[in-house]
Amino acid sequence: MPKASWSPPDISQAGVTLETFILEGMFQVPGATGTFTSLLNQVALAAKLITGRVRRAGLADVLGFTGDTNIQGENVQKLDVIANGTMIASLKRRGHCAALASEELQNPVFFPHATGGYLVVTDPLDGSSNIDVDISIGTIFGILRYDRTEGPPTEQSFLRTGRELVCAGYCIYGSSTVLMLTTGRGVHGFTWDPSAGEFFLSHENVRCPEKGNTYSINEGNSARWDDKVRRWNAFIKEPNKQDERPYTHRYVGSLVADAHRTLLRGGIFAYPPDTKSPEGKLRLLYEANPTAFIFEAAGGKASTGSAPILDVEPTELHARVPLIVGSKTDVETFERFMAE
Ligand code: FBP
Repeated sequence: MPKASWSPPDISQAGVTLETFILEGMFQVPGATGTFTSLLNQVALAAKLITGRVRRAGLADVLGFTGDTNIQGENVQKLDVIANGTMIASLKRRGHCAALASEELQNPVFFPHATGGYLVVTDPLDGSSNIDVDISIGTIFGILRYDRTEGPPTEQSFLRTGRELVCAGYCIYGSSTVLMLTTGRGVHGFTWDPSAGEFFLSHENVRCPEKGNTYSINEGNSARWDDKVRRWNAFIKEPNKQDERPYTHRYVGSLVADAHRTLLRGGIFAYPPDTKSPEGKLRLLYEANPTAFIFEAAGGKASTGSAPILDVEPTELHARVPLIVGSKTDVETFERFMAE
């Protein structure tokens, strides 16, 4: 009798849901009470609801634009509005979130009846340009603590460096739905299983490789880059066997998707400043800080090109910043070119 070639997976690992993982204290937040656990479950609930809408988008007349323009000057997609509304509704419910700042809204949303001491920043649906063409998009979020003895939160309460985040994550709506989370120590991923209605642990203790061989940048902007960025770009494409160059180019155009690939496989994602976006295109509070918090927790690096993203002092709610994230070695190479 020939030996069976397939053996069943280790079932003992089954059943590590996000909730179990949190309740077993795997996400340590100093001084956290059950409130943080509950808040994280609400963020996960919002991701579950959004993934359901995204996956049926083509059938439910929620593709296309609303005809409005948001604070970023972008045409608003119907799914942007749905995702934004879903985040607000989910976070308002239990009163743990005192206020939410969203990429889609000019001003923060305050929850006056809240009792909890947390603030949430979010890009409810990142990668808007890819929504209608069924390419991976996602939700990005960060959680800050808020001291209620300071009185009700204001817009100023959000203008803090990324170092003050207590938790950050993103949920990618790609070939599968994966929620990546960190509280600063260890990055873990949970894959959505619609049949069980649960997020299950699928990526435990993710480490960003020290060096990669993929670079991700919108080459279409090259005419707008400064010479230093162009020199780096030429260097990364120069053949050098020892250094695994030329690097392979990958660019989805959704930060969540490009960052997720870079986090798992290594390499570098860069959205540097250019003549069209002299401050950079991506938003510090909703996109850069949560992404940087995740990469640093996974042993990667996140830079403006010359300084850590997490040390950047926000001057206003919708501040933009150059974002260079990825493997330590690759981001440091980029920084070396910028320092020339
Ligand atoms: P939003 O879709 O949330 O506005 O995010 C901006 C974004 O789509 C990022 O996801 C992505 O990295 C970048 O812009 C793509 O920009 P470009 O089209 O200029 O390459």
